[in-house]
Amino acid sequence: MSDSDSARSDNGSAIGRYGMAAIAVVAAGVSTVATSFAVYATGREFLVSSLNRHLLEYLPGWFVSGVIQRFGNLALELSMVFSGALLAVVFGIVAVGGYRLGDRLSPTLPPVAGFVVATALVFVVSYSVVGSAMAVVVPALVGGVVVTYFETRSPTEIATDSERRSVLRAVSAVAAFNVVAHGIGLVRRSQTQRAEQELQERALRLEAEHMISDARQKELDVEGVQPLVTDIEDFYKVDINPSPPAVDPDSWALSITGAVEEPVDLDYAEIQRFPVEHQYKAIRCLSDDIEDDKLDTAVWTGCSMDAVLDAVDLQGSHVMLYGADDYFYSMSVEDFRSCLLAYGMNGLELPQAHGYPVRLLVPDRWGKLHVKWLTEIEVIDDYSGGYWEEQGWHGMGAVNAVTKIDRINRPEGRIQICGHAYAGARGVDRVEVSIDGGETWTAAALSGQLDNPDTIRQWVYEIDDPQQDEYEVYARTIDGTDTIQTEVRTDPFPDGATGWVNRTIRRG
Ligand SMILES: Nc1nc2c(c(=O)[nH]1)N[C@H]1C(S)=C(S)[C@@H](COP(=O)(O)O)O[C@H]1N2
Ligand SMILES: [Mo]
Repeated sequence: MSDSDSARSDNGSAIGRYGMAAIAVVAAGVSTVATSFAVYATGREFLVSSLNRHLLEYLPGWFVSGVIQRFGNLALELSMVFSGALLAVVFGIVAVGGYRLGDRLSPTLPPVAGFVVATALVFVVSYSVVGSAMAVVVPALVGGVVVTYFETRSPTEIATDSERRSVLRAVSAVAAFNVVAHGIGLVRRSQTQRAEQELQERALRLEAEHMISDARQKELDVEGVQPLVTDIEDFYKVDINPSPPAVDPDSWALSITGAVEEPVDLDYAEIQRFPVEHQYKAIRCLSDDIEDDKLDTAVWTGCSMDAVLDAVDLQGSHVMLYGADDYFYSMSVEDFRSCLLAYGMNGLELPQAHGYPVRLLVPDRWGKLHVKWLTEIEVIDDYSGGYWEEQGWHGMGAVNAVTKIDRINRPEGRIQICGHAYAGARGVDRVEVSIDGGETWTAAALSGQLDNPDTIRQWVYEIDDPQQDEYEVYARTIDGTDTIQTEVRTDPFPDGATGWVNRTIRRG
C-alpha cells in the first residue's frame, strides 16, 4: 500500500499520502483552536489571545504601535485570524507527528499509543502558549481525538469511491464541529462585549438620554455630518490587546496605593455612591490623522476624581494609573483631580470595549490618558511616562485642534461642504473655510456648543452658485483662546497630527 503511483493510475483524483496528511493536519489543528475559542471566547485563556499577547511582547514596539494606532480594531481582528491560522497549522503538525510517533513506538496498540502521544504533545505546546494546564486540556483532547479519527479511519492513500466517501464524511463531521464551535465562540464574545446593561438607576439613564436628545437639538440639519454624540457601536476603539480584558465587577476593586497615609480599596458599589455627574466629552487618539476617524463624543456618567480623593491623604505630586491589561499612564495629581471616573456611557453601563467597569476621562488631554479598565492608582513623586511613551510617542499636554471634512453634498446645484471640529477644552469658537487655496477665509455655520467645550462641533459651508470648475478648499479651526489651528501638516507620530484639511472639489 505504499506505492501511490499504482493508485493514481486507476483513478486520476486519488488522494495521495501527502494529501491525507494535510487533511489530518488541518482538521486536528483547526479543531483544537476552535474548541479553545468555544470555551474561552473572551478570556485570556483563549489560545489565539495568548499568542497575540506573546507576539506583542516580542515584535518591535514601533511596529506594534504603528499597526494598532493605524488600523485600530481592524488590526486586532486581522491579528486574531493570522494567529489562529498559525496555531492551527502548528497544532495540526504536532498532532499528526505525535500520532505517528506513538504508532511507531508501540505498534501493538496503534490507536491508543498514537492518541496519547498526539494529545500529550498538543497539550505541551498549547500549555507553553497559554501557561494554564486547565485551559488547554479540552482543546488538546479534541485535537488528539480528531487526529486519531483521521489516522485510523483512512488508509494512507485513497483511490476507491468508498474510501473517498469515508474521508469526505470525516471531513464533513470535523467541518460541522468547527462551525458549531466557532458559532459558540462568536456568540459568547458578542454577549460579553454588548453594552446593553442599562445604568442601574433609571433616573441616571433618563438624564443621560435627555442629554443625548438635547445634543440632537443642537445639530446642523446636514446629511453625512458626524453627530455631536456618537452611538456606542460607532465610537472608535484603541486597545493594546486583541480582546478587551473581561473584568468581573464583583471581585474588582479600585486600589489607591503608594504614597498615601493609608491604602484604600473602593468596590463598584462604593464608587457609585459618590455624587453622580454626567458630562459630554470627546476623546481623540494621538494617532488620529487629519483624514482619520478617531475622534468621538459621548455622554459619560461617573463621579469626579476630586470627590473620590477627598478623603485620601495623597503624599505625592503624581499618580501612576494601571489598567487590567498591561496599560499604564502617569500624570500630575492636579490633572488627575480634574478627571471624571466614568462607569456609564450614553446612558448604559460602560461597555467592556470602552473600559468596564470604570475608565478615566481627562479634560483637554489625548485619548491615551483616558485609562480603561482602571484597577490601581499609585501615588508617586514624579511624572513617570506611560505605555505609548515607551513606544516613542509624546503628547502629554493639551490635545491639538483639528478640523475634519465629513462629506461633500450637492443639493440643487450648490456645493455643500460639512465636517466637524475639535479643540480640546479651549473649545471651537469658529471654523473658517477657504475655497481659493487659502487666500481668503469665510466663517462656516456651526452647530450649537454642548455644555462642555471639550467636545466636537459640526460645521457646514455652501458654495451657492458654483462658477469655477475646481475649488481648492481648506478648513481650519479657531479655538476659544482665538488661536488659529496650525497650518503646517505633520503626521500623528510622535506629537499628534497638525495642519489644515484640504480638498480639491470639482463643480460637477
Ligand atoms: N487600559 C487601557 N486603557 C486605554 C487604552 C488601552 O489599550 N488600555 N488605549 C488608550 C488609547 S490609545 C485611546 S485613544 C483611548 C481610546 O478609548 P476608546 O477605545 O474608548 O475610544 O483609550 C486609552 N485607554
Ligand atoms: Mo490613542
